Amino acid sequence: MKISAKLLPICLAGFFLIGARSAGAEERMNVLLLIADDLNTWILEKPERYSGKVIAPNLKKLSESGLVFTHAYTASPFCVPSRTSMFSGVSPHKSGVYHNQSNVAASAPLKTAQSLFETFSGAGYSMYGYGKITHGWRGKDVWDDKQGHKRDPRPPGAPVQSVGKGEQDWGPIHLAEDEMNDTGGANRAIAILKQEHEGPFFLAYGTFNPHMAWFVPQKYFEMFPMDEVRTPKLNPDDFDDIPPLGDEVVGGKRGFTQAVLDAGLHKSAVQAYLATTAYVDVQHGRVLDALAKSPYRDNTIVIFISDHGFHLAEKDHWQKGTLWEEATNSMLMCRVPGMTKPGRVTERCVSLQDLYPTLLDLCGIPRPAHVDGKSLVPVLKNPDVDWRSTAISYLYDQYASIRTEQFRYIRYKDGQQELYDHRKDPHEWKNEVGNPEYAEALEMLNSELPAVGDMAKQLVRGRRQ
Ligand SMILES: [Ca+2]
Ligand SMILES: [Ca+2]
Repeated sequence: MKISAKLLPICLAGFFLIGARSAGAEERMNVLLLIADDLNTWILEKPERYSGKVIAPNLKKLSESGLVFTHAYTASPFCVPSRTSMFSGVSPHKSGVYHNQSNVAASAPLKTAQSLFETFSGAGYSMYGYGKITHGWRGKDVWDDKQGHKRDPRPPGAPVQSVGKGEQDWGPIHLAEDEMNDTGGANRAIAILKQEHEGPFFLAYGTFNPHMAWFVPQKYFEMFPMDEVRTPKLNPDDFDDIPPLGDEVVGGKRGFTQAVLDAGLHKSAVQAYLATTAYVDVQHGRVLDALAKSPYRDNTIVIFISDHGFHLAEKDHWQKGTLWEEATNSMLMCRVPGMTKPGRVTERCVSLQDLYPTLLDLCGIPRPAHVDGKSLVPVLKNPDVDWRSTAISYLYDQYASIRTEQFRYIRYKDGQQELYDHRKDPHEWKNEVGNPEYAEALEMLNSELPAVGDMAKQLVRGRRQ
């Protein structure tokens, strides 16, 4: 194409506008948001977290095409508070939603909050959502097409495991892979990517897996021969220096953890988690392949997240709902055409709370006043940029934790605290509270958290999960 000298300045102006991602609605990028439920960060292959083999080639391929956050943290380590804060823009310390039993309808800030999806819809995006996306609070229904998640049926005769009870179970599923609900969700997402779209679209796809129960086809179990499966490191003396409220957080899950260990099923459980992760990788990979083959490949932002991490017996705990590394460290990968560079990694400590303002920033959509979090665009542009940690996580009764590149600090109530130095203690085994060497760090970290008096009370405290 030949461009006349007269038109050249206009074309260049257009080019720079697109480059700066502040273009008008007609030039806005699409968004593909991929979510895995309860997926910890073992696939990042940090040896201190998990030293065995994890199979996730599709997510690895995504990571190699964009930016991986090794230090992304959930705003609260359960489905309901994590997803509610992420998609409402309201931090748990303002909504009072700190656990799964929260009555979200009773939260005043959530009554008026505009969801991420409503904001994109209002900006002219077509909205499509399949599988597990919101949980608890939903906001207004703005979806052009949507299908929520359903759990797959349990295999006949379940529980499969001797320790199995309800969702705390695992084994090969009796369904064919294409009969599984997460496969169906991916099919719907793929269909959207095959359509012709006139304006920008926002497509969200969330797998329910690897949430328990871990029932996936036998072939995924076979990908992890038992003699190759490793189990995470455990420390029997770990609780010697954990304050009573930290101990209480583990509470009811300790019995199940002990039962798994006593029955000699730790390795089997880890195998099942890995198998389910491999299935999840295949489903997200199918959607990513469909994007790669579509006309939207080069004008679609891709975000992959998990809603929080997961314990598999570390710190005597099973599942989620603690303020330690295992439950708070979450997946975040971003590929932003024209902005991120392939194969980059950042260690900056960020929060999933930052996702909402980031996506608005990337798409040139004005930010509603109620939206908490900080745009990650500076990190997307420069993974080594100076960045003050936004990685604050909340739980239960105004408990809060901050992760910095060096520290994990947890503040419960009544002066109960934990402090870990990740430079020498990546497992968070030695509580440094009381060590005078860390007195200054302790004070600094505490001042980064909202004062207890400024935090909303938890809405309803019911049964802990
Ligand atoms: Ca979850
Ligand atoms: Ca300890």
